Amino acid sequence: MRPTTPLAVLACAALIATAATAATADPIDPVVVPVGVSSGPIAADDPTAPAADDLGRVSIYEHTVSVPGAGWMRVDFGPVDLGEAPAGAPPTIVRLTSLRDGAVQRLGSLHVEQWRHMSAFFNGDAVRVEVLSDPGAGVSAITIDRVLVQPGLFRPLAATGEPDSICGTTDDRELSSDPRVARGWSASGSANCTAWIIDDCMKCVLAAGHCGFVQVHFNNPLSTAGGSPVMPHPDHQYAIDSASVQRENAGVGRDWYYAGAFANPNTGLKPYEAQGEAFRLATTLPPADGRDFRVTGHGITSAPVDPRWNRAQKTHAGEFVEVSGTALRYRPDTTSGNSGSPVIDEVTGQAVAVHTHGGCTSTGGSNAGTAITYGPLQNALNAPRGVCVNPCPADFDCDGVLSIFDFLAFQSAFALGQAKADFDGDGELTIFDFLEFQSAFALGCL
Ligand SMILES: [Ca+2]
Ligand SMILES: [Ca+2]
Ligand SMILES: [Ca+2]
Repeated sequence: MRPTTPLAVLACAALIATAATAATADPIDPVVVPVGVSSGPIAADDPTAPAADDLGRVSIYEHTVSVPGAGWMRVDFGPVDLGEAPAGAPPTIVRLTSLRDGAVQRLGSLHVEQWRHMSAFFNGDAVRVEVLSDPGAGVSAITIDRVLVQPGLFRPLAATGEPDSICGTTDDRELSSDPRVARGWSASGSANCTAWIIDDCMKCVLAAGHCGFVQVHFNNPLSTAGGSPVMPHPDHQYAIDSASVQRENAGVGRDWYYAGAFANPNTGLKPYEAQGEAFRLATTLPPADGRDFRVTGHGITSAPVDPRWNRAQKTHAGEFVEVSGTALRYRPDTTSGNSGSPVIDEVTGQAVAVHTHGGCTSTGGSNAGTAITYGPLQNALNAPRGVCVNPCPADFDCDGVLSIFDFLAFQSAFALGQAKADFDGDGELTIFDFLEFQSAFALGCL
């Protein structure tokens, strides 16, 4: 028998109850709906089962999670044990499909771990969860703990009372589609952040330290007419490697986040490989000589702006006002959700700061971000972690080949006293770092 469970329609009452509670705090907060469904042991024991994908895997489990009226959903798993496939056979996977738009995410065992047992975010109020297995694969078992959903009760953002930081009397931001800029999502489902790809060795991302997120999404569509965020296809959603995260959340001028994402499970591509562009970081700060800075990100909107622009990518340029300690102050329009945005020098095109704080009003003020030259941020960039670590340290300039330029780059980093030149990792820069680099270079990279 092919074990399946009937389509589950969760009681509307459960959603309404949780949504009502959340609504008193913040009407746009997503809510958790318990599911608590376990597959029990499952395997391909029906020789007549048709193939469920083009690799010849068969569906050994299917369960549809439905929360009527939800705008979007994320499935959170409990234990997931995917049976080992025979040598040469395709691995056992979990396949999730949005019944709204047909978007699919495929997760193998490694991906489930990388995604911290959370799925991509799917549009609509129903997601089909299947386990696909090679007919010869071992026994699997999965548990669906809960779903995170955006209630259908989404209300216009003007009602949330969130402080904004528009400069002057009008929101002058325009829609944009910078491929380097992403919308970040926290574990609890807040789209509270913007992140952006930088040109460090592994093309990781920067954001604000007061944001916490587990996923970054690129190529985001406009929101609904009610202002509810619409998800991009799972192909454009990426899980953050928690081991890569370095951050500080210590107020204006001391607020930054540096981390990397795993390759997308569907495409096998990392954000930079898919998006094709990265920001260059300024090495020195420009003078406040009347030039403009641009801030691009996923801020909220309020009337009279079209609600479909809420948390969609927008951009605006305004005057660079001043350097203030380790913060830069400037006057492009921003709002909540813009936190983490790149602050771009309109003259050089380089990123000069991470936007973190408001401060503009209808009559004056300025918004603020952490200068890219801030010491602790530079130290983090020079000592990456997790997926941000260069797998071939001897390829010091990260161009994929070993050449004299790697020697020169190492020499320069050493002369500048950068942490990445501490090749033997003993915390100081000595002749032994040179020797260690030399021997790594001689060994080459696989
Ligand atoms: Ca304005
Ligand atoms: Ca190189
Ligand atoms: Ca050393």
